[in-house]
Amino acid sequence: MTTRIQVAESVLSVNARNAAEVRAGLDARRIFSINLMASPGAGKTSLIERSVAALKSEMAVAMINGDTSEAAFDAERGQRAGALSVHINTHGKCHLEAAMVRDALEQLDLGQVKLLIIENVGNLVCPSAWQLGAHLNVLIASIPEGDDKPYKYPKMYSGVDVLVINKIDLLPYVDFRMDYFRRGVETLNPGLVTFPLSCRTGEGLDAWLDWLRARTA
Ligand SMILES: Nc1nc2c(ncn2[C@@H]2O[C@H](COP(=O)(O)OP(=O)(O)O)[C@@H](O)[C@H]2O)c(=O)[nH]1
Ligand SMILES: [Mg+2]
Repeated sequence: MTTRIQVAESVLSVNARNAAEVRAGLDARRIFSINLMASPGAGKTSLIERSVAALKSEMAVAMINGDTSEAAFDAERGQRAGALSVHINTHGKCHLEAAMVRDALEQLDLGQVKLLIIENVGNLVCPSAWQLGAHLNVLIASIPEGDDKPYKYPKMYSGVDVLVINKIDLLPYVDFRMDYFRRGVETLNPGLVTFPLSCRTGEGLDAWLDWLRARTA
């Protein structure tokens, strides 16, 4: 038992060193980066598409997409929207690791890039334990997932720097108590910066885009 814990700690400390290396590389290039985490289907790629489409005339954006398989649909979606993109196959792993991000960055021409968005593997558990070297960790919650998720995934909700609440266009059709949801978030992560929005209708997107602009300025 003791041995197992020691091994787990050392794997995470290797990851922490790699994350520091990723961060140093991004800082040297003055690239602002976010690690986007969420359940499968919450709207990670949709938010990337929307953000890239809106910002590409102002800045070059790169995307790294982590998935558990060879399927590179999301990286292709990012590319079609106007981002430089790389797909990472985690070969079944439920999270990205800093070394994977470091290797993916080597495949990108980062010359003009000012913003890097990393789409993590869709999962509300594992990604929270693995720092990637990104400047901020951003969680997307979405209305159809239900209002109880902060209570069920406290580690994820307490560890992030920014929260996006996506699919607010579905509020009239889903039993989602916004007050209950927000109370759960506030208990775990007081004062968390939050952007309610809809990638479908565009409602609320401007506040998110202005926040990204301010961070990359
Ligand atoms: N109604 C609605 N659907 C959305 C919204 N954002 C994304 N979707 C849909 O949700 C599904 C999953 O989106 P995707 O971006 O692929 O999620 P990901 O798995 O987190 O990357 C797709 O069918 C999207 O069209 C939204 O704001 N409102
Ligand atoms: Mg996706």
